[in-house]
Amino acid sequence: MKNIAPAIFPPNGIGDTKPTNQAVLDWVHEIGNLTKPENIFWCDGSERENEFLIAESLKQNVLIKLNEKKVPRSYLHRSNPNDVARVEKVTFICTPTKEEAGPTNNWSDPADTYSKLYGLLNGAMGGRTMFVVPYIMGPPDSPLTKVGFEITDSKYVVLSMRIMTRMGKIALKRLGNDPKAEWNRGVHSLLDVDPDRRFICHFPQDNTIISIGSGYGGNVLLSKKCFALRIGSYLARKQGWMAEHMLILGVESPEGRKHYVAAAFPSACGKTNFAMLIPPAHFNGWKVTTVGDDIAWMEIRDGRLFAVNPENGYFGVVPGTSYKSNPNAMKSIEHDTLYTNVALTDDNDVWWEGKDGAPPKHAIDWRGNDWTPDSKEKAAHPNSRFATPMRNNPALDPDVEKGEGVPISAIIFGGRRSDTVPLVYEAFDWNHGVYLGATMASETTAAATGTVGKVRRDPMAMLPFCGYNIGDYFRHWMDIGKRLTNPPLIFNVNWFRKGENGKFLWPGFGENMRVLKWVIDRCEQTGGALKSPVGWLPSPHDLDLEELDIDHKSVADLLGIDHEEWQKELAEHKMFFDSLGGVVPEELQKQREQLVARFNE
Ligand code: GTP
Ligand code: SPV
Ligand code: MN
Repeated sequence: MKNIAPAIFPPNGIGDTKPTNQAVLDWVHEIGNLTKPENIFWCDGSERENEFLIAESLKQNVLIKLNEKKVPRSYLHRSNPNDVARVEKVTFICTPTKEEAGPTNNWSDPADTYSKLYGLLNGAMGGRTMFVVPYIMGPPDSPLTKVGFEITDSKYVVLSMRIMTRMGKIALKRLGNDPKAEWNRGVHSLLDVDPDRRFICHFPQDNTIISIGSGYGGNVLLSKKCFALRIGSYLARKQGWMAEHMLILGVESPEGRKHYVAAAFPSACGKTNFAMLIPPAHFNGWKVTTVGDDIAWMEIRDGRLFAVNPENGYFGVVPGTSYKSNPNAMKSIEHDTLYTNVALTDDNDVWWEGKDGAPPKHAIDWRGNDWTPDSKEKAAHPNSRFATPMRNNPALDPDVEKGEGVPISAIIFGGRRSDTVPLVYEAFDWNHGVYLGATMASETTAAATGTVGKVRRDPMAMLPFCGYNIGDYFRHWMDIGKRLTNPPLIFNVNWFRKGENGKFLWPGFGENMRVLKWVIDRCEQTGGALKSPVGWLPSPHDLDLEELDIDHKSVADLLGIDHEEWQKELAEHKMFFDSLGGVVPEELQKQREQLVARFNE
């Protein structure tokens, strides 16, 4: 096999922080015997280690140093052009039975899969360095926090994990020496980055992940989608908590009243942007702060849901990010940022479609080819990403490190829908809210390989991330609801409805504050609403649309329920539930019948 990741040789004092937990040592020994690396590098998360790894990555062209004046301490990485997004068709949940994985997951038998993957991993790290990356997910003193170890032969993965998680000694300390302690085992090898030998496999019953043949984001930063969501959701159900594909934001009124809101939007449907929202001038005195931009771990305390962000950084979509759309993201990525698959300008700055200002006259595109504004190809890949530490975010919530988490007042679901779905509406109660989540749909995006723009059902934005049977997942949501004496209100939003001219009807981004304000008003029981078949709908005067340049017709279209479109939508809900082959709980079937009945009233 071609060695695309030659070994590196650290000086004394770097790469030698061995854990003391025997279970970890045994596992590393086993994977070492299998993959036969040149040497083992034990990461401790220190500054010195980071500097060494960056220097070696520059030597091996894994990273390109960016202009120190324009983007200090920042680097560009280009992944293989065949390897630029999550690949759902080679993502597997390997539970003992197919039923446990359920109708929405690819399943394969654990024993067969281990044996196939171990075959591919045999000698896979020959001539390479095997990195052992200890990390924790969650604030250091949270009861929700969990330990993971990722073995990888990719320096890019190590450098990214250092941004995205709390990495190194902190995890060794948290784990301690109990050989029976719970921790996640992640094994990653680039192999030769061949799409035909690319597999992302999860063994929830063993708290184990094996990912091979990719070097890209969600496929290989095993802390994120693999552990925090797929394995996380499996553990959450067993242990009575929730692992969700949700941003968490704080919103504070001028009087100092603060609420926290969690929102589940599918990949590349606006979580990072919503989490970093800056209220428009009209909302003078209102403040929005970010707790998390992608994942929420939540548990019940005193009958309320409390959420933590298990991550330590943001792995965000770059194209479209500008000072106009998301100033907080722009400030976050001005320094100490690892870019993947954006364009490189002649003065070693980064560029992408949708960045402020004029495009450069010449650049090197994400593939490494010459690019000019006349080129047919995009300069940055549509799923190009930044990895940046959350401490870079000027709007970081002060309670982001709080171990007990933040109390959630509202949960918002939202997809990317050109038609049918109104700007915002509220569920009648928790179970109706679960129905909204269970039936949400969204047009597919570049975050995963495959067709872009096709409407598909994506329950709770978890379709690609639920690590067990989706029917049991729905049941878990309803069980959580039964345990909540003070449940969050549940809403559905759609920033992406289009008018007859094919343009978005809603300005979105900062202006989403107007919708958020109504959500908060409803939580405070001051907001007005009309009863509609789909839920509580704001009338135009219930939304604060002052100083917004939008015409009456657009507002009416945004808030409208088109009965013809909804007849089609209702049929699709039924088709979706039917396609799940009998796993949908009775209560959700009942919710569907009630929805149909409300339309016939
Ligand atoms: P993942 O990291 O893949 O989970 O994505 P995400 O949900 O965090 O999405 P993100 O905020 O990165 O937004 C993805 C795309 O949607 C970007 O191109 C944004 O510019 C666009 N977008 C975000 N919010 C809005 C909005 O309110 N209106 C419109 N029209 N586009 C938006
Ligand atoms: C997503 O696709 O939802 C992401 C990006 O957040 S990745 O980490 O690649 O999964
Ligand atoms: Mn995501």
